[in-house]
Amino acid sequence: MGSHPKDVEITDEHPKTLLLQKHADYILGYSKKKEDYEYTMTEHFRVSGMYWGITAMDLLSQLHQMNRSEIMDFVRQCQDKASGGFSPSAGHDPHLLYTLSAIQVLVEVDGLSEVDVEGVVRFVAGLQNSDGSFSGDQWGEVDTRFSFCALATLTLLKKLDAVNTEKAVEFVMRCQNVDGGFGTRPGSESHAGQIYCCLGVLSITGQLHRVNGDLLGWWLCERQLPSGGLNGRPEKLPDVCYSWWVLASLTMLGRLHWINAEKMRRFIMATQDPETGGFTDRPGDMVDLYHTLFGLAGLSLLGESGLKRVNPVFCMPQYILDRLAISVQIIST
Ligand code: BD7
Ligand code: ZN
Repeated sequence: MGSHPKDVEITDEHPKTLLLQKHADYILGYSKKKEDYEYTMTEHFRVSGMYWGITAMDLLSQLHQMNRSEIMDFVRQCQDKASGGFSPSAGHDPHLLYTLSAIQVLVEVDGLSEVDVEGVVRFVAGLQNSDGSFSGDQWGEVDTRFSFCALATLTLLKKLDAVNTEKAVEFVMRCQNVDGGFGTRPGSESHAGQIYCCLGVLSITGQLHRVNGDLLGWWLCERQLPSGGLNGRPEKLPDVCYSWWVLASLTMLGRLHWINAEKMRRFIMATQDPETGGFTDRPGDMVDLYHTLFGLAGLSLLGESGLKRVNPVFCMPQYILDRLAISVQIIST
């Protein structure tokens, strides 16, 4: 135990239970300290930060503490009038990554009617290439992350028919490797984040039967280390955000029970900072909003009490998708 070269030690000094109130205080405090160094440094992905904070607050049943009109003012400023896409903050360039985050926020605070939805659909549809792949923005880089961002965004807008979903699936399937996993582009190595994105595309389009659930489930389970934590690729350190990317993928495959849930829970609990609130990537590091959301979301998938249920494809509270009558495919085993 603990002798694995790329692992960490969990001790009795680390938190063992969920510090709900601490996390709500951390997220609220973060959104109020706008002149902080940390806040300034995150301008290039601010709208994603807003999505992480708002989603985490909703999972904690504390969304009512956030200022809706401030959120709406900010997100509306991120929409680019010409292209229809969203940028991470006003004055930056629009991109599919931030368009999905913005739409997730808007759906969560019920603000879609206050932005140009037709513009968003035009932006997303215009980024599909003839091979079915998606570029992230006008500069053209292709990545399976962008395929997921595009299809998830359009599903939330109920406009999936604006793109060619058959070709989108065809491209994603070309990114599958012999180990069962998926990479960024055809031929690139398997990575848990990319696997989540590709399974998300297949789930949204009802095409999960195309993967070998046993082979891919096995690769995903092998991400669990003796500490209970998960890494994103072989030979890497465990990181709490991979509890999300991997557990959500296993949930879609109907194989969440393949990991050791008790050890997983213990690892995630140990990444909480009992002083500041929030979660870190691994025990003892600095907290951030990103790891706070994905730590909470991972615990929610494991059925932690005190947290709302999270949807494994959209990483949003399940009740929001129920309200929109959006359902995703999950393999039943
Ligand atoms: C992932 C990679 C990207 O290059 C861009 C976007 C993503 C997804 C996005 C997200 O979760 N949106 O909700 N992730 C991020 O915005 C994070 C932000 C971050 C930066 C620095 C430290 C912590 C968080 N980004 C841009 C990442 O590259 C993180 C970096 C990281 C997290 N933990 C250790 N390093 N990596 C990440 O999100 O990996 C998961 C992933 C990889 C590929 C596809 C999908 C998910
Ligand atoms: Zn991480």
